[in-house]
Amino acid sequence: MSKIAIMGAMPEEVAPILEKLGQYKTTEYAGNKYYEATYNGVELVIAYSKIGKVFSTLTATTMIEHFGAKKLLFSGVAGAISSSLKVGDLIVATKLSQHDLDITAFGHPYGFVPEGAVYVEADKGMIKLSKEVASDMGKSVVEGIIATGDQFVANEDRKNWIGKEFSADALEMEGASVAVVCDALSVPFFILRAISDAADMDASFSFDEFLETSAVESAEFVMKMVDKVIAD
Ligand code: 3QA
Repeated sequence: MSKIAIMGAMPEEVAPILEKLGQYKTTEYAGNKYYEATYNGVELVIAYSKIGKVFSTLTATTMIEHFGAKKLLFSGVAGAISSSLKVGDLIVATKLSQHDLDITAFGHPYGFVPEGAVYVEADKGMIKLSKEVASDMGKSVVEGIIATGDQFVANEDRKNWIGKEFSADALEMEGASVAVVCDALSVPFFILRAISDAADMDASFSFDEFLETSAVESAEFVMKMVDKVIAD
C-alpha cells in the first residue's frame, strides 16, 4: 500500500488525527509542517495547510510531489447550505466547485475557466468505502456538492446564491482547490466535512463554538476511512 496524505486547513482539523497516531516525524517545508507516521504498516503524511485555496493548493501539491502521496483524504469543517444539514453532520463531497471563480463577463459560467471545469469529481471508490464506514460506525453521512471560495460566508444571500448556482449543499474554503490539484496529478481524493455553522449571520459565533467538536467528528470518520482504504 502506497503513501496516504491526510490534510486539513486549520490546526484544529488535524490535531485529533495526530493525537490518534501518537508518534510522528515533523518536517518543515515551504512554510508548513508535515507530519509523517507509519499507521497499520502504511506510510502517512499529515498537514494543515492554513486557510484558503492558495495555501491548500500548495499543501496538496507538496504532499503529492514532494512527499509522494498516492491518495489524499481531507478532513475538516464546513458551513451548511442545505437546511437539512445541522451542526456536527457529516458530508462527503461527490464533486466540488470554486464559487468565487468568475469570468462570466466573457459568457462563461461561474466556476469555469478555459481548459478547466465547473466541477471536479471525487474518487468514486472512496465514496463507496465511506458508506461502509458510516454503517460500521452507525453514523449517517450525506453525499453532496461542496462549493469552495476564499470567503468565510456569513451571509444568507451569498449562501443562497452559492447553493442555487452550484447546487451546493455545503461550503468551505479549500476543497475545490485540493480537488483541482489531485485531479491534475491523477491522485484519488476524498473530502469529508463536518458542519460547524450555517454560513448565515450567526456563522462566526457558531464556528467558534463548534470548530473543535465538529473537527473531531470529521477526523474520527476520516481515520476509519484510512483503515478501510488500507484494508481495501
Ligand atoms: C474558516 C475555516 C476555513 O478553513 C474554511 C473553516 C466552515 N464554515 C465556513 C463558512 N464559510 C466558509 N468556510 C467555512 N473552513 C476560517 S475563518 C476563521 C478563522 O479563525 C470551513 C468553513 N461559513 C481564526 C481565528 O481568528
